[in-house]
Amino acid sequence: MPLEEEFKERIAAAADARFIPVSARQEDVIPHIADAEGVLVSNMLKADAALFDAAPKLRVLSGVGVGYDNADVEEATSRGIAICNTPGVLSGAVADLTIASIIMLLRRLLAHVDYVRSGAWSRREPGPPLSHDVTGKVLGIVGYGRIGREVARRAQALGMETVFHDVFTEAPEGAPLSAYLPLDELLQRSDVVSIHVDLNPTTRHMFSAEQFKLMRPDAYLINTSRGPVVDQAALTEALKAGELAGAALDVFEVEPVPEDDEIYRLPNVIPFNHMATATEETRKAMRGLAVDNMLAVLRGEMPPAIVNPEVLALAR
Ligand code: 8YV
Repeated sequence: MPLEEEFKERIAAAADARFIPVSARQEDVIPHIADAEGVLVSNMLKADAALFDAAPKLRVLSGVGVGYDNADVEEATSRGIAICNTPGVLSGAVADLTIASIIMLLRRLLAHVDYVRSGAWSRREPGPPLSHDVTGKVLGIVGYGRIGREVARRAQALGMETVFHDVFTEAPEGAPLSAYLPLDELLQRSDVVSIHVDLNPTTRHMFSAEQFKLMRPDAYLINTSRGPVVDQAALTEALKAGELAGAALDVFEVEPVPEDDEIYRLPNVIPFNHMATATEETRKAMRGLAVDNMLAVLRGEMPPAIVNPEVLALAR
């Protein structure tokens, strides 16, 4: 995660800063944080008691990313450590990949690219079967937060009907209007189901054999949230059995997805490498927000985004 010069300068002006190019693996990070009060790092770093033990002066762990399932927030809170994340600035990029996936799946775009690239078209061989229109299809959005709503906005512009499932049952004020459905009904009705929940104990394996059986055999699943929200072995079986037509997956239970895991080579799966936010603009906005968060906590101010604001009161 190379940090832009302008961000480095801002941090250096406010603190005694060190910029260390390490991976987000805990064993690579631990040797460098013994005297750190603030750490700015990818939200892929496992942030638990072992990490906090290695940084006894830590006041803020500022993650570049919206998900914070990497962090033991309870443990951090008990130690008065602020956990910050970067919501909002990446919603559009994730929604874009979701919409691209919907179009790729429904229009069989990969099959068409293969048809041309393999020379089959040049040889006048028969092309892929007809695909499906996007307009008029039902999109089931599971998790109607910031990202889910950006997806709805775009999908509605394409003429899709959007329905959602969440812990609340009415589209919040300002959100695109979508009908709430219980999960079972959403799965039965949707042509495409897209997952936008965060990973927590209630969403782990929220999608498993039972849910795939409810989906229609011509329906598609998209996951750009977190791999463990989906029982990947059950999804593999369901895809092979034709219980659903296909899937686009940006996230996996283990990342990088192990080479011997068959899921990413299934012909009806479009795999990505956890890259939904990987644009110049979005990554810069994420890093900028993470810098703002970290410096605000170090100054004793309320940061723009924080997971456990109660620690700030605790620290006072
Ligand atoms: C990645 C993400 O974490 O924001 C999130 O929660 O999953 C992604 O943006 C990315 O690798 C940022 O470090």
